[in-house]
Amino acid sequence: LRKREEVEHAKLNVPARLLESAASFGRATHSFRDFLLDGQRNGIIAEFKRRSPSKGVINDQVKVETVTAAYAAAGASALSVLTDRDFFGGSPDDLVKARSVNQIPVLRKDFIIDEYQLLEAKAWGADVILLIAAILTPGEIRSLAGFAKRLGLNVLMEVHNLEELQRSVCPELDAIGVNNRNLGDFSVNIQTSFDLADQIPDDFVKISESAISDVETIRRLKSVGFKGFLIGENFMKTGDPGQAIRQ
Ligand code: IGP
Repeated sequence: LRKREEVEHAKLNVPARLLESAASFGRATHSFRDFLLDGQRNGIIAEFKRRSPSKGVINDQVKVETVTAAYAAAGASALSVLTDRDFFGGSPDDLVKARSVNQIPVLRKDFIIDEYQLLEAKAWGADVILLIAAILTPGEIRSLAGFAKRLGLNVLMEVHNLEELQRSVCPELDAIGVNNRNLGDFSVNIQTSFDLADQIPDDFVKISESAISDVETIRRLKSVGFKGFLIGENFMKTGDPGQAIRQ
């Protein structure tokens, strides 16, 4: 609900046609899919996250340009940048900055509920957007995904269980992410990814999200078909996230 108010407010402040006239609106986007399937990269979608509802402040001492450039230099397949302010301490400016210093796909990580946010994502320089099955109807997922595709953006849909996956899967998606974190109580269980791996149709790039903290877990997830590994806290909680991704 707070997000709805935020979006309506933004629409009044920055009309859609202004977003559409932004310089980056016309840029050719990077293919999230291609970067994840590129064997020269490590499959990691490295996240810039200052704080979270479950952990509070994770790291508010580092600069988004420095961290994301170091992630990319370490071989990350894509970047994820939180733009939600209220829960995650992010901002549009973080995404714009990450975009300006990197040549790999950038995911706008936010609670997307309206096409207007997809125009924002494009204008700010994102290549990929997140649609969370738990907060959208299947009809909303499909129409938002279609709109994103028409803007040249790739679409990652996030699910937490089989029911969400089955009711919301649609051809407009590029990638499907299994979030190992339960949105209700924030508990994490990597097993969620192993349970859903076989249920995700092979047309979609499979991604495991949250609570990934070691190479052995990545290896096991790869063995059941995952190509992408969304990691935030494990890097951000260290003094030097750009160095942490190399370990
Ligand atoms: C990263 P972690 O445990 O590595 O910091 O998790 C990412 O999966 C998590 O930030 C996330 C998220 C979300 C945040 C997954 N889905 C939706 C906000 C909204």
